[in-house]
Amino acid sequence: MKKILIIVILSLFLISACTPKQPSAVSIDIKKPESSKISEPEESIGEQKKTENLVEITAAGFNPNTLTIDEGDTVVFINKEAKSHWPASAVHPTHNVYPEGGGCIGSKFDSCRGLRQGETFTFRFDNKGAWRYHDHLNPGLTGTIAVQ
Ligand SMILES: [Cu+2]
Repeated sequence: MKKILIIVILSLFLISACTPKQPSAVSIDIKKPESSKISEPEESIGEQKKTENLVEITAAGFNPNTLTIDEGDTVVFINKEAKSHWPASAVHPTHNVYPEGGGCIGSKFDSCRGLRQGETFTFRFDNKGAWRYHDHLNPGLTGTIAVQ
């Protein structure tokens, strides 16, 4: 009787050991989420989750020109025309109004290079305020991200 019980327990153990684990959805992305990132056109869309906070850049400027988001939200800036555009924090040329260092000029809110057509710059706003920005390649184009 005891032997049978042991066999049953052993076979249960073996079955569970052979059962495939949950699909590796758990191993999503180990690296720390970045608060800013530039994506090539090829990789920017695909299977990423849809972003609600999108600012399109065209010859006419930033659209929407003022975007209101919540603290901690991410905004994707996408260049929709052939000419390059470089979104960056006010004020040109120091880019130091946004209160988070670490970027290339004066703050982290800076794509740090011109975005080619279809390229995106993604930035997470962790500071409340009305953050003005511009196109560093054409400083007359300006916009505002209002973080509440
Ligand atoms: Cu600038």
